[in-house]
Amino acid sequence: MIKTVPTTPYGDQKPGTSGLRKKVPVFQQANYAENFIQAIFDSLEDFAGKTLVIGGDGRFYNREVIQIAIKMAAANGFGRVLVGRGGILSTPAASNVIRKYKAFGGIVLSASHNPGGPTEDFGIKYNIGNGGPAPEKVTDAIFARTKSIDAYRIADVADINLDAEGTQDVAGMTVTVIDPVADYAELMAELFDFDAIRALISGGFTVTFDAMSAVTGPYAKEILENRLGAAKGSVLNFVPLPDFGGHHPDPNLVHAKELYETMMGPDAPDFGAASDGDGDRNLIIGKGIFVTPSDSLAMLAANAHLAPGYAKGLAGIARSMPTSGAADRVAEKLGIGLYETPTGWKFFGNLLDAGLATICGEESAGTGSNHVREKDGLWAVLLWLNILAVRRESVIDIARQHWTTYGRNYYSRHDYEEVDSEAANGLMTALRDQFGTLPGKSFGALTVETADDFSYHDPVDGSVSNNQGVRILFEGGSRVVFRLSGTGTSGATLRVYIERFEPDTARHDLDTQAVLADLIAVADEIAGIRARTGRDEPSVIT
Ligand code: VG1
Ligand code: CO
Repeated sequence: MIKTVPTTPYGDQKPGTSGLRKKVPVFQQANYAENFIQAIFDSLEDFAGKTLVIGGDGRFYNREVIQIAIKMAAANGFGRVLVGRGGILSTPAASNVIRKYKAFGGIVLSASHNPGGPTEDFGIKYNIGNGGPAPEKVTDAIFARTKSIDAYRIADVADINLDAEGTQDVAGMTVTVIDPVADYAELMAELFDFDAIRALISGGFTVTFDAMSAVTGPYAKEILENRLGAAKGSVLNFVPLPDFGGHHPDPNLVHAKELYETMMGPDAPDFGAASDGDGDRNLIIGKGIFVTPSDSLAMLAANAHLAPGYAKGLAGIARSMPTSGAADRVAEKLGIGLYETPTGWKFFGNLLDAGLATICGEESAGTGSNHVREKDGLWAVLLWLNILAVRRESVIDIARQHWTTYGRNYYSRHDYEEVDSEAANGLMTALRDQFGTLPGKSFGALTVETADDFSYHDPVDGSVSNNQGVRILFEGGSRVVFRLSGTGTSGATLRVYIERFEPDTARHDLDTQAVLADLIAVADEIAGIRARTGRDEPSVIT
């Protein structure tokens, strides 16, 4: 019943910021998914008889790869697989299931906020026993193995029924199909004061949540509408679709434009939010105010003690390097540690496991805590609601008070998508070549203080990650950061992160792009973005 199938390496299966991501037709090549899954198993040790969690964001090709992964897990000697009904598990829910059932690890099928469908994106990621994305030493080993793989093992059996909860046998291995929502909803009810949120909502507070036809729909319906009493219809686009209805399930101001317009309009509800394809990102918009992810991290950290799960306070805050320094000011005031990591959630795992950080965040709309080892979209929404239920103030008032206390970090990210890879690499090399000459150089009123490449020294395991983004710091604390995306599937994406700190409380309601205009111009002057990419403007501004 167990087959060993000869195969040859593809050579391009390098995991990026968040697992292996490619177009569906790439994954549909003979043995492509099998090679990568076998490379994962070949990079792990001592899992015989143990539990593997498998789930995905429901996108096109999800079910097919889930069947393959289950049969391969059986052939490779796992004792049990836990899989979400319908093959569904949001990324944070998968992390929770791994932790709760003490699984050996998990395979999460997702390309997150990237579009889905027969010619769109697919992804495979391996998570370790703490519930978090595999660290670099594991993903490096997986990549190395993909380059020498010559066979994979698979059980030659019929597909399992993914739609019936309960236990089935696959070549001697147990497969249990579980409710994808129940464990997660239970965890949220432990962390947050559901009674207080229910009271807020029954008092007339209105909420709208756009699940973007992606995986969070069933979670948001159950928690926001069924358990917290939000009006039926508060959760929009709640049926997960294999192609996300043809949209990008990316909760930003471009792809969640309708929600943004509703929230800025005359009939705006009190609170608006959205999540991405796999449920780990969040967009927070109060009536009349978009809260940037960097600010949301800082505001959540400053108020987290108002929720039962964080009543004892935070051990520390961690943020990715390109994320604004707003959270640093909160950490300083609270007298707790602030950790700056490279982009990607895998770098938070050690800090969370060691109890150094409680809350983590990235400027890319990811926020989370030590409750799981992934970022968590609905968690951020519920923490906001818990804070609003206790403070009984509007989002805009909370934001303004925050800026008055801490000052405001004006912040924006400009993405140049599907740029020619050579041009993008050339731009980064040319930037690095200027490290020696930039310090002291003035551009109008802006003088460069330092220019370098971010290196991370993990304080827990001592590992070092180099070349994590070019930072140009100006006198006075403004900065511009450049890096290339590690999640795209065609060409290169250049990300430019721009930040200016404004301590003057009278200047807290200015237009972000206008406040950053001189930095944006200098970024182009130093990096030659227009000249090198041939683009006059970014594809996406967040
Ligand atoms: C992007 C974001 C990063 C995030 C990653 C995965 O990576 O910038 O902050 O962790 O996506 O998010 P990159 O390399 O494209 O900049 V998700 O929601 O895919 O799991
Ligand atoms: Co995501």
